[in-house]
Parts: sequence; structure tokens; C-alpha cells
Amino acid sequence: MQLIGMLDSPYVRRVAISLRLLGLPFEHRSISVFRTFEQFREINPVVKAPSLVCDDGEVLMDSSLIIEYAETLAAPRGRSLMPADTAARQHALRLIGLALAACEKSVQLVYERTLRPAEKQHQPWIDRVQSQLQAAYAALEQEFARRPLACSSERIDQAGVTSAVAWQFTHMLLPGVVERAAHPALDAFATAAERLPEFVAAPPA
Ligand SMILES: N[C@@H](CCC(=O)N[C@@H](CS)C(=O)NCC(=O)O)C(=O)O
Repeated sequence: MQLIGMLDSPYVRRVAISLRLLGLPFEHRSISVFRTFEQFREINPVVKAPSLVCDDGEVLMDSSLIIEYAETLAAPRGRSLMPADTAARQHALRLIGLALAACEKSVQLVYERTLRPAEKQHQPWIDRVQSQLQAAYAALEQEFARRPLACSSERIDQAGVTSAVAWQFTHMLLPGVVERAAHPALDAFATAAERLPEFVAAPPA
């Protein structure tokens, strides 16, 4: 199968890291939704990254749906990034929701800054999105401080992958918007996660 999209997208990166952690081989094609729109459109007319071209040619999109499919492929070999226990799974889903909200709000701010002409920017909207982004990270920090997650190639789960990827993305694209020092538990976890071989193999820049 082929993973289409640039690793500077947190959505593409969480899929690339998840596929590696699940032991699923794939070809990565770094095609940009912006710089190579036409080439992307030939693969997926909706031009959404990530897209996954399955082995039979069917194209999936949306990182969470692609990861759900990957989980199905990995299940017969007993591999999963989601806890089996119901309470642990509920907690993982909460963290994933927070991390995905942080990704979404970061992407909205980046698009606002880079795609919209300066005279068309609307400060109340920017302030709103920024406060939502900060709220997502404040809640994630609370959760990481309260219930630390395992951080090894064998034990990291989807909540850990998505939180670390979101944190890296926000700091790469929006330096200074979310204070590192105010999120010590999340920052320490993400720093450790970035050293795992599956993260190193999917460099964001
Ligand atoms: N919910 C989607 C979000 C994906 C997304 O918005 N990707 C961006 C790249 S970071 C994209 O495709 N942007 C181009 C566009 O929306 O036109 C997911 O989880 O995959």
C-alpha cells in the first residue's frame, strides 16, 4: 500500500508512525496538497492528506479511518495501538480527541496565517482558535501528569503517538503559541517519543 502526503502534516505523520509500529510495510510518497495539487488530484480528486492507496487500488482518506484500517490488517498478528481494556480504551480515546483537536486548531492557525491575505485576517476568529488550541493542550497536560503513558516502541499506544505528533507539529509551525514550560509532562513524553526509531524514520521536516 502507498501512503500519500507530506510528513510535515501531523495527520500523515501519525499514520506513517502507526503503520511502522504496527509492523505494516508501505511505500511513502511525499506529494504535497499545495505544491503538487494536480499530482495529488490524480490519486485522490478530493486532495486530502493523508490518502492511503490500498493494495487493490482503493483509496482511503482521513488519518483516523486509515489507522482503523491498519488496525484491522495488524489484528491477525496480535498487534494493536489501542488498549483492549474498555476503561483504558476510553481514556486513550479522550487523549486522541484532545490531540486531534490540537492538530485541527494548529492547522487552522497555519492556514489563516499563510493562505489568507493579511488584510482579510479576522482577529476574533484567530483568538478563538488559539484559545481552543491552548485549552486542548492544557487538558492533555493534565492527563499526562495524572496518568503517565508508556513510551517505548513496544508499549506506546495511539494516544501517545497522536499526542507527541501534535506537540511537535504545533511547535514547528507555531513557535511561542503554546508554552513548553507550562506543559512539562507532555513535553517530556513527546521528547522521548521523538527518539523512538518509528518517529525518527518519519521526520516531519
Ligand atoms: N481529519 C483529517 C484532516 C486531514 C487534513 O486536513 N489534512 C490537510 C493536510 S495537514 C489537508 O489535506 N489539507 C488540504 C485541504 O484540506 O485542502 C485527517 O485526520 O486526516
